[in-house]
Amino acid sequence: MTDLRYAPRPEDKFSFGLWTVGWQGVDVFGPASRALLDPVEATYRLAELGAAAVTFHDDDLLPDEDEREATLARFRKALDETGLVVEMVTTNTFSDPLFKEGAITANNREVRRYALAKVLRNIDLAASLGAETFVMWGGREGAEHGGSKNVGAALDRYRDALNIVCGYVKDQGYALRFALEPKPNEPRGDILLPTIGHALALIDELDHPELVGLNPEVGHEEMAGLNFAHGISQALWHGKLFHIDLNGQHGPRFDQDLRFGAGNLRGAFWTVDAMLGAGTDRRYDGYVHFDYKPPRAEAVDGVWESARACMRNYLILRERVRAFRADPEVAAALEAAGVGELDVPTVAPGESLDDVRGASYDLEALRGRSVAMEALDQLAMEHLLGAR
Ligand SMILES: [Mn+2]
Repeated sequence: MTDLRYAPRPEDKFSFGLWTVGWQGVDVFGPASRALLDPVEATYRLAELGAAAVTFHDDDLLPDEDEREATLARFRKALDETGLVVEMVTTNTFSDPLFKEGAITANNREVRRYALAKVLRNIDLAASLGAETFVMWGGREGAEHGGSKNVGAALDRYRDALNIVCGYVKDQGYALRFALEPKPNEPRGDILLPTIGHALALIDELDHPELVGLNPEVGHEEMAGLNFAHGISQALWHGKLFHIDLNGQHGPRFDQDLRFGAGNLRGAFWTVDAMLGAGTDRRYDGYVHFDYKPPRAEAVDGVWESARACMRNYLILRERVRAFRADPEVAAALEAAGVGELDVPTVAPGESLDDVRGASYDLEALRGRSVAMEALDQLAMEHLLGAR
């Protein structure tokens, strides 16, 4: 019997990169383990599985200049026939060896100008397909050698490029926003804008900061040992969670790109909780986008099983998170842990610093107080494990 509880629906807004299911398994130690998957065929298959949207890099969909128009025509037909939309587009500025030392921050100016031209052309395509988000992942923007990159100059060029593309979409009247995707390393030894916080800081230096936000990816933050739920919560606080890349990762190691829910399962629970607002009205309402890789060991059946599982795991976790947030025992545990008290300003309007300095504090009572956080966390664990 089909389990309809976890069947994807259009309103779930699931979205997949065409490069995810299309990954042939090429890695550092071996060639492709799977046949090439036609991205247009993949679009039909993702629609059957319940996705609402697809995304792509220019080179995923249109690797061959001679077939560009014909492929685009087939792709538009697939969108029409399935009802899928293109919600995000991104540019490959990392595969071609000419980008080996960076794209928009390469030391070589010709490379930077070529990269900018490639991005601008892809922005036109994104707008023509109705995309709302344009992701920029600077995979090759970085270095392996200490003296080889003037980081300040690289950030100047990063800023310039973002100012140029923002000016371009404003001039063209495109309804596109940009989303920076942080990653600490891989493929470069060290990548610029390595974390959510680094990217947020750069956005503040732009001419049109309102047009630029973030596309954080679970694995990219967890590779650096960071807490993804905290990261996206801060992005939400800044109004900058424009898009999201869900996948799975087992702690600090190479970029695993596991299906969502695999790897750090507790992290996935809190990620979904943060996306749903974590009990507040500050929530993510964009596409639920998966950027993962079906493991190289899998044949094509495993590719589609992993895609299905990404959506299913999100829906299961969403159900668990909602049950956690709706549980009266959780409400009591939140109260016992004083979580709501953090909403109260430390110095209230009308109070002076003398009120703070002049107050008497029962230090022994404060030192010995209960924080009741293990009890709260255990309730979350039991909801996650299906024990409640
Ligand atoms: Mn990604």
